[in-house]
Amino acid sequence: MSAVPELSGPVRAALAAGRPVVALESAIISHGLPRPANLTAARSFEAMLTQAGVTPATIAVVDGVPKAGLDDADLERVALGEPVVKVSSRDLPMAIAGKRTAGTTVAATALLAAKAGIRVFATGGLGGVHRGSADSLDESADLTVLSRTRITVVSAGVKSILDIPATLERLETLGVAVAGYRTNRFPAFYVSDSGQDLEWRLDSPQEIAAVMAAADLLGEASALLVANPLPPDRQLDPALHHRVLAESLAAARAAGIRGKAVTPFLLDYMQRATGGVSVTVNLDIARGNIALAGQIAIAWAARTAARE
Ligand code: PSU
Ligand code: MN
Repeated sequence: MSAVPELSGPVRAALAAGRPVVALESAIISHGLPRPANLTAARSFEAMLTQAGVTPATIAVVDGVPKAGLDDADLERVALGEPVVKVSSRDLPMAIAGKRTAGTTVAATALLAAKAGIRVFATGGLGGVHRGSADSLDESADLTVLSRTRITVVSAGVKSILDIPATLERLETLGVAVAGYRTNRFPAFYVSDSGQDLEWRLDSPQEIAAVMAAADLLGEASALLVANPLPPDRQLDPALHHRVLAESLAAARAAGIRGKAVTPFLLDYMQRATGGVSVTVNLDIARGNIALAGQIAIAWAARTAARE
């Protein structure tokens, strides 16, 4: 096999020239959004970046080949193929050896993006510590991979289905830096404010790039998480959110859903229980994060060019 991941022509050229590149995860496409809107969404995510002068690098495994930068046929496989598995970092060797097609979680995407030399990554919401984790020990590998991966991740905090205070504690323990973008409050994905305070806030892509450069001076190989809330007027109505979330958690418990099926189950339940509104909000979140990630990648490329 060639280098892992295999780079598309545009991604290879952009990286070689020091032009801005943003990695995009694909589990949101394969398992986070309903078909066929997921394919339209995947294409629109890429188009947003291209229009901003940034090269998109959607990351996924196609027929056992881990790729950074998908062509349209690959995007379609990941969005509509049968079967498409959801892979975290630990699953990558299985998916590669088994010649599977897979959407990559934040953990698997961050790992592959860093290997490719991509520094900025946009997702919707990170995985984290699940509610009731004291019994289930369910904590996303997103957290541990970010503790050892040099990458800047833009997300709307972590998914509201999680135990958010516990997730913030784990991010602290794991040495993952967290900053609010133009806010001192940690967002909760569908809702703009989790009620949790953040110590650090950053107000521009240039400030974020400066923090990335400082982390490099220290030689730290951990991630920077930029928490980018949805504007309050675009969030899921908090009262509706809290009601539907409680229902979805109860439904998951009753159905005995476990392991990596939990997150897709809850997102799907939220979609049905909100008449699709949660999907619209999810798309808004992803687009907001992709736009900011593009600006950060531009600031980072400019900074790196100025140093050379
Ligand atoms: N954000 C979304 N939709 C998603 C996810 C995140 O808007 O589907 C996915 C991400 O890929 C994240 C994963 O890494 O859920 C977390 O899954 P788990 O809890 O099984 O680690
Ligand atoms: Mn889990």
